[in-house]
Amino acid sequence: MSKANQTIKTVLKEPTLESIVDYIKEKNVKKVIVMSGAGISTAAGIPDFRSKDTGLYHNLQKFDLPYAEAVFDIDYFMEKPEPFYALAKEIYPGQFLPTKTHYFIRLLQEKGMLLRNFTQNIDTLERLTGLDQDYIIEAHGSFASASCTECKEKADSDMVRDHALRGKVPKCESCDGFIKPDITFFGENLPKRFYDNLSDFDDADLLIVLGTSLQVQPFASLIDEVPKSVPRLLINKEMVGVQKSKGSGFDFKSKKGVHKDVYFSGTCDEGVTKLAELLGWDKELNKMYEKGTEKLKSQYVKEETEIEPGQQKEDKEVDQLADVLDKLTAEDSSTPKTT
Ligand code: CNA
Repeated sequence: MSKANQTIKTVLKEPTLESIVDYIKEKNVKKVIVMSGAGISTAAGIPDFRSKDTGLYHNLQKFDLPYAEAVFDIDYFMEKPEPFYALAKEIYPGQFLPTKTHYFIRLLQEKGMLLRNFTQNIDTLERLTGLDQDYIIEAHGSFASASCTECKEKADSDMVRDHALRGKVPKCESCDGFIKPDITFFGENLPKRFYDNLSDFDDADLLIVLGTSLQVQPFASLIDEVPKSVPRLLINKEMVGVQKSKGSGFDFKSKKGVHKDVYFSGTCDEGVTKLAELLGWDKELNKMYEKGTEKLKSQYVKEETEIEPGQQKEDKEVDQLADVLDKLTAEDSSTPKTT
């Protein structure tokens, strides 16, 4: 039966976080799908795409692009990869720490309640919380690996990282083609792993959508893939994904007194903190966040080490970041790759 025609059997008492928590407890919720976007990482210092004044699209003038999205367009990259690498330098993993929201997702796993985290993010912050890789679907790929755009050969990660952190374009040793991190650009297919796990949505008993404008397809339409009886919670600074036609998009107005979709207006960290309080998990979440942050910080090089004569400050920072990333990758070497 098409999801648009299903009857809604389960409803919330009110369109509030409190009712979501009642639902979680009463229904013994165990299969939560979290869909996340760039808004969960802005508190870590990584700009999103579309936020007014602070988003990457607002700050791309310096890259002299024909249009903002060109920086992530595969045809444009094949002609001119420099703007992408100038941007990659600013958002490359190894410079940022997971937020409380990332740890909330990890806590869902600890509680045995997480079915999957479908993320659009390419920053790999989910991995850094210790969230099991099996639970993560990096729908738009990530910076974790890279390939040649011509011969498709996998590239050496250290070499790509060194180039990216210097804003330089890495080239393939075999064919001299441009190398690109395995992140999905506009005009490219999503990873197989994304499609292989879409059936999760049929099994979900709660959908939590965090920090996304729901502008990028096919990801955005996934909110309609859970059964009609399943409540959906959006935590975002702005209301997004609102119903345009019957059976597609959120219905926060609770027509006919049927409350199924809940909108929390605020930051993701505020939303998950409130949710954790209502669930009685706040102490656990804070502890997990503080311990995780402390551990990662101690791995990141904190002190400005002395710069040897003749060595550029930038080179020194790149070497420091490379050291940190090596340590993190070594710890994480048992986890499989997503794509
Ligand atoms: P987007 O289109 O920039 O939307 C972000 C949404 O989050 C907007 O609705 C914001 O209002 C909202 N938002 C921003 N900060 C917060 C906050 N602290 N709390 C709550 N809401 C907030 O980004 P999407 O993820 O929707 O777009 C998908 C693109 C973005 C994917 O292809 C990603 O690869 C790409 N992207 C990823 C990153 C990253 O990995 N961190 C950074 C920038 C862009």
